[in-house]
Amino acid sequence: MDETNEDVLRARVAAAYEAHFGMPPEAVAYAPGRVNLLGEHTDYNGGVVLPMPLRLGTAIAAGRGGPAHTLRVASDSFNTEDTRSLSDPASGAWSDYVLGSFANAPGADFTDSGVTAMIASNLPVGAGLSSSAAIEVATLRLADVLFGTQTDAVAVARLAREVENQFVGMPCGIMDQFAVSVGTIGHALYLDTRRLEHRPAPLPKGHTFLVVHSGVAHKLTDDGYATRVAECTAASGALGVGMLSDLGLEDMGRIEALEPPLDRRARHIVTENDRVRRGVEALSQGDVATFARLMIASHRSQSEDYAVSLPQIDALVEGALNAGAIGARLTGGGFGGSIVALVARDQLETLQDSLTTNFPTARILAAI
Ligand code: GAF
Repeated sequence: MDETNEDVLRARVAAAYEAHFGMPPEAVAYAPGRVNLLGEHTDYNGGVVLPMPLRLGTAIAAGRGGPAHTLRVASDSFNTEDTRSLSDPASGAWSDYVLGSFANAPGADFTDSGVTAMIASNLPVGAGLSSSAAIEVATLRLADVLFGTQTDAVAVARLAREVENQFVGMPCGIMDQFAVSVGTIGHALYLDTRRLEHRPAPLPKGHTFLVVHSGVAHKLTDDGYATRVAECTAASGALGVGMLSDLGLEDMGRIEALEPPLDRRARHIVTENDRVRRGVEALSQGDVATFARLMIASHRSQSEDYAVSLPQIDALVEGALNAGAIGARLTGGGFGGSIVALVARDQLETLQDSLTTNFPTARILAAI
């Protein structure tokens, strides 16, 4: 069997741990990143999403040691080390994701001894591919091994989201943590974020999803994301519903009557939910042309109604469509990050060549 990214990163992080701490780790765990195919910003509105795990990810190795109530964590990828007390608040550092996850892990016991940990990742940060969810889920999985607990995959996703919402202070939905914890490589994951009902969806035959980083890094803890969350809360309040996903296309008249920009924000959520439902149907029927059209419409809606795209991202989507992609859209939280393009396999090389030539800051990250 081929060596997977998971095998490679597990071996790398174990070796880095041993080199740094002078003994082999007691436990190693891994979690992948994700790319979202359709359904952006619907998750914190109780809507539906369609992400899939990537073959890029994050591994963490750890052992018990050091002073009680203390986490000493180093990164093989960033070449830094942090020592944190388990009761510390978030500091804005990358180690927050590890600390918050240990603090939220069922059964994690730091009373007699601290924990030393090492992280290794090949997920770019700020690319919209859930590098933080991968750290959280990998850490929660690791805590299970280290402290002998057994947390099921859905519970891990919920705990990881709590780390974001309550510790890091990022008001995200559950899509990323769920895709990373519950998704399986080689399938998309259709998820109803309110009921947490989910099922795998097949990928289109003879086609590839190409993930391309625009070169513009985003930071979702900056204001843009929280502003969108607040706008959705205001729109649902004005419309008298609990969440915008309580509304459907038949409510468009009421939505159009909202004050700008709330009308456009609500229109994106309602039409995006509809696109996800039609998209998962198209995938299960092998209707790749419909899926591609939905991706294009999703990008337009993110750009014009939800205002989370940037001129560089719009240009990259346009460039991909002009160079043979049949669908393309911004993926993830936006304000920078990556696009995902859908291309027939025999056009993949042409598309890659064109993007690398015409967009010098763009970086091809994955082809699935
Ligand atoms: C980020 C968030 F973390 C997700 O919860 C989701 O809202 C996404 O942006 C946009 O769809 O990745």
